Amino acid sequence: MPASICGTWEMISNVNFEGYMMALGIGPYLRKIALRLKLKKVIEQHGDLYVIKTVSTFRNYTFSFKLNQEIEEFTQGLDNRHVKSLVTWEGNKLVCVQTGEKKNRGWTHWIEDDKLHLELYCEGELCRQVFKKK
Ligand code: YOG
Repeated sequence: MPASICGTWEMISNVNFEGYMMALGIGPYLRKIALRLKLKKVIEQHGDLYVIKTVSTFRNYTFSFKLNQEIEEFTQGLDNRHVKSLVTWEGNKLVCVQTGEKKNRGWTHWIEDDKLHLELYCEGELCRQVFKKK
């Protein structure tokens, strides 16, 4: 059974967020704002429904999904694209593949040493974020 990713998590490191945002085509002004943010993740699970909220002082983003079911995701307030997203558990990793205009796009969450890890990737750029439990 995978360690629970539910709870409120605060970002403690953020590597190559800039490269990830560039791959998504985010402009320099928004990148500069986004780079300064201390992101939080608020993750809830209600039965087979998961909700991941990315929270900041600037903007919030909520993604709700059921495992193993491809759904339409609109990345509103991020890069504003429509993708088809499929989330599955692969071993101890929660893996999302985001199929759309951008190639090789998705993210992976897992727990390691009581920390929440996140890898965000797009077109060859990989951003690594780590969160500690609040
Ligand atoms: O999370 O896909 O946890 O959805 C990554 C931002 C900054 C806006 C956040 C707002 C990508 C300008 C979501 C930041 C950069 C920059 C706070 C990452 C795009 C625009 C919302 C993500 C998954 C996995 C769940």
